[in-house]
Amino acid sequence: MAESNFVDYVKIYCRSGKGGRGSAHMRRTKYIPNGGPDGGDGGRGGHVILRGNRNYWTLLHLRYQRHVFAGNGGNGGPNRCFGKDGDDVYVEVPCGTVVYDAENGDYICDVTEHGQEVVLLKGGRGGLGNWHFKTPTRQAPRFAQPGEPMLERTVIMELKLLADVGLVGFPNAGKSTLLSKLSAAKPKIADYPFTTLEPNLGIVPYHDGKSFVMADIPGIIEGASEGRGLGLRFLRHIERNSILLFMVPADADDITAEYGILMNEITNFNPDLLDKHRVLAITKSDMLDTELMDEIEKSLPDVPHIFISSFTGLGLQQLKDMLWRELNEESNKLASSIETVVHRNKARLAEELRAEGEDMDIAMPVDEDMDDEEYFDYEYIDDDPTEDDD
Ligand SMILES: Nc1nc2c(ncn2[C@@H]2O[C@H](COP(=O)(O)OP(=O)(O)OP(=O)(O)O)[C@@H](O)[C@H]2O)c(=O)[nH]1
Ligand SMILES: [Mg+2]
Repeated sequence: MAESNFVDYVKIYCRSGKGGRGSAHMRRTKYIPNGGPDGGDGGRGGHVILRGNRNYWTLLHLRYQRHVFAGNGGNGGPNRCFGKDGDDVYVEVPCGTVVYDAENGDYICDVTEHGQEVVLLKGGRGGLGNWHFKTPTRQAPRFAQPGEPMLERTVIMELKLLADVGLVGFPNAGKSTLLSKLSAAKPKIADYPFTTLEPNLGIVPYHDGKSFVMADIPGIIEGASEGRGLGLRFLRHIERNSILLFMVPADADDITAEYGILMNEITNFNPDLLDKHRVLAITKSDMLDTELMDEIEKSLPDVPHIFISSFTGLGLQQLKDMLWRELNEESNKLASSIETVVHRNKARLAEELRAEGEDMDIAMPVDEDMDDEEYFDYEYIDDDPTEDDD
């Protein structure tokens, strides 16, 4: 989906700065023979730092900035002058970005909060100048430390929306309608499947200024985990939700079966999602009378459930209460476990990269400075030998 502005998957190449070299300078001043070593230390290379920024909602900006380079550290100079530290680069990412290694799919880090900073790649340390190495028996060390090399890494950034409640349902189940009812969000609503093509977020106000975030993702159909419909593209956005709100319309042929299919697709995508709290909402219940509801209720699967209608408002307040209760239970639970991100098995990484159009090689060759070698030559120049003798 290259044409969409909702970008939730990018591959970028990052490189930190290398450390500056220490200087091997010898002090040379008139009337001070054998001035001794006075080479300064090299500066540290720049870090590549990720910073959470709530003003970004997608990774779109990174699509146009595939290569991130931090500055190199400056070299040390004579007279114990330190080299300049390389410039750090900050990569702004939306809250909820998870970073993986593009080579092997290993999890690297996770940025969830506004202003949170994570050093993705450390800049190389600067080398020590030669005066650090002088000893009584070696008073003129004609060498200094080189700086540490730069680090490079190609990473995949994946945005997993940070919502409390994720809506899961077939197309046309009434997900967007519910979001538009409960929050100020204005998603597109229509009576054909796949109206929603990109996730929508809405803030649902609750009592006393409290609120929670709800994510409406495109509908899921049977086989979605194998790529049918809009496929698993958007399922990642419910990986971080504390609660999954399953939505099955009241006019479905078999509510339990539909719920089963949804569960099945989600399990195929990521079995860890089963650990999340689930609530089942029977939508469009304005089409049912109480008798019918009682009848349906008997056949429902064993999850907390509720009959709702976005048109008449039936059950919406109870639904909010229910979600709030579950959320708070869940957050109690989360407090004791640090791990809130669900990580997918990355065995299919290559396949996934191809599907997202992110499989091209974007690594950049390192162009070594030409003067590197000659800089290691000693800067010491012998003073006039006749002066040295007194
Ligand atoms: N009778 C009735 N119809 C509803 C209700 N909620 C939604 N609808 C109708 O159901 C249709 C689909 O609603 P959407 O909210 O677009 O459904 P969706 O789940 O977001 O669908 P996709 O975005 O395609 O996945 C629309 O024609 C809505 O008017 C409801 O509570 N009662
Ligand atoms: Mg929709």
